[in-house]
Amino acid sequence: MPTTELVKLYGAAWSVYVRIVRLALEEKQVKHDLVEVDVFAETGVPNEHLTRHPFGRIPAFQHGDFHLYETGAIVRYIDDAFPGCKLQPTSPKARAKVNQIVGILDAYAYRTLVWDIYVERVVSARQGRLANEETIAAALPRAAVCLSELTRLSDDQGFLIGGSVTLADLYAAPIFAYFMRAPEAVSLMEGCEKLIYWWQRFAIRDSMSRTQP
Ligand SMILES: N[C@@H](CCC(=O)N[C@@H](CS)C(=O)NCC(=O)O)C(=O)O
Repeated sequence: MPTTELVKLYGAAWSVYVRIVRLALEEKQVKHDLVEVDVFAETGVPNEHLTRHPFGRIPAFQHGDFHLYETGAIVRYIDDAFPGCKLQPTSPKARAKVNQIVGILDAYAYRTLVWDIYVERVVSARQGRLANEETIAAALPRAAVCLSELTRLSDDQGFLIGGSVTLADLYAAPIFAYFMRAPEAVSLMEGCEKLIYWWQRFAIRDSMSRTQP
């Protein structure tokens, strides 16, 4: 597939998973269009989107006539199919650690840090509803495990793993962009100096400003 074929990403700029893919495209300098899809529309997930993503989630991805969904598959395809910086290390151990961090963020940190803490504390206040304190309280110990594991597994060469940007950074950054706005982040991040240092550097990358929701 020629790399010049049109790249389209279907989703919404607020979505953590859409931003992960947009970050990959920005870091690899791949030209693309973001086509807005509202999966929370009152009338339900638009029918044409269900043909791209039968589970009704975002993002969905198109490169020429090649279609994909699932963020993990999309970002690895982008890394393999397009020239530019490599988002996955070649050393087996570093690559495994990148995949381990991606797995932790996907399976545990996304729901805990974004939905159970950020949305429940920050978005609920913006919407004028009371936060569900039980949801937040139950999330705190899970959040602490996520953060201490990310701290333990990460290097301190400026990126989570190694000396250049990887999928681990691209998965973590959109999650931290929301979580760090919750007041709970202040005490939860105590003792996570490596992560704080990483976030201070990563948050100001060009790809982050270009994908701001
Ligand atoms: N496993 C999917 C997860 C994608 C996902 O959960 N996307 C969220 C937005 S960040 C979504 O579509 N939510 C709509 C819903 O839950 O109905 C992936 O890796 O792409």
